[in-house]
Amino acid sequence: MTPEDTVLTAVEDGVLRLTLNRPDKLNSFNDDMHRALYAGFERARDDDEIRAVLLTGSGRGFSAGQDLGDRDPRNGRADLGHTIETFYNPLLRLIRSLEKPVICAVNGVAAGAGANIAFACDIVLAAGSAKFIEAFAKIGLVPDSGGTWWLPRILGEPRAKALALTAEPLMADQAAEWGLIWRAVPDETLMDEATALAQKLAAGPTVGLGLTKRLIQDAATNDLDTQLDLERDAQREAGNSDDYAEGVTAFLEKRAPAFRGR
Ligand code: LHQ
Repeated sequence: MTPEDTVLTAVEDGVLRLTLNRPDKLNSFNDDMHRALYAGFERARDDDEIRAVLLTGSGRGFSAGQDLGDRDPRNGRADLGHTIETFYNPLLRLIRSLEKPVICAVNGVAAGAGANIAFACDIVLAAGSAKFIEAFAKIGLVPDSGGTWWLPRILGEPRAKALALTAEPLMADQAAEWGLIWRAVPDETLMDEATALAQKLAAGPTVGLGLTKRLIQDAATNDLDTQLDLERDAQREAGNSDDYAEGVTAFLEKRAPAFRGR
């Protein structure tokens, strides 16, 4: 497998599909896959034709987090902070700062950083058989890839601590019930539903969607006054977009809008 093959990429109808592709290792991350995934999100950031991203995994898992064979302490102790700084943190920042919707289709087990990368995406659909595992405690590590940031925010401390301290699996329907993901769907319809959602968003008003994503994320650390000001500024920008003009015109003309993402 070449380094590029570790993430399959395809563009259709404005959607960049990124498929983690180390199925024999449950799509755990080696350095090649890190670089390929980061490059995929850079492409999404830089290419105006791409208006949504769909992230999924090949085979029976989504991702089992870090490839532990690549960080085997029997071969000498590596600086894991360096791994985080070099690979995981830049990826998380890129996903969160990308002003286009990122849909994640969790096709199977998502463990360790694999789970938290999924939670970083904007809309997460999971196969009913998928499970999420904050596996870090099993190997003496702490949750990374933003896990300690969003788990308590979304779930509250009691559930966040229980998941992180016990590393017990959380099934997809429970994750949906707790608000960690958008929906759990039947295994056999996951990819169709995720693709339809990604295509719908890719045909949407990209400027407004991107600003909406940013505002909602910023709200986590802002007070209301600050947020009201940010909404004003974002609405000014959205109101200057071609898609706003098209959206209102289409409404008044009683037809479907044809957004162009500008
Ligand atoms: C794997 C892995 C894996 C390699 C399954 N690596 N081969 C950041 C900074 C730096 C270093 C450390 O980490 C981090 C962030 C992290 O992500 S830490 C958390 C790392 N991940 C884990 O601890 C999860 C380890 N995997 C598991 O606990 C299980 O594989 C799960 C529960 C995910 C799935 O269990 P099963 O469905 O029973 O599958 P399996 O265990 O049989 O795995 C299938 C194959 O995949 C197997 O290989 P084999 O050659 O025996 O068929 C596993 O060795 C391989 N694999 N995870 N992380």
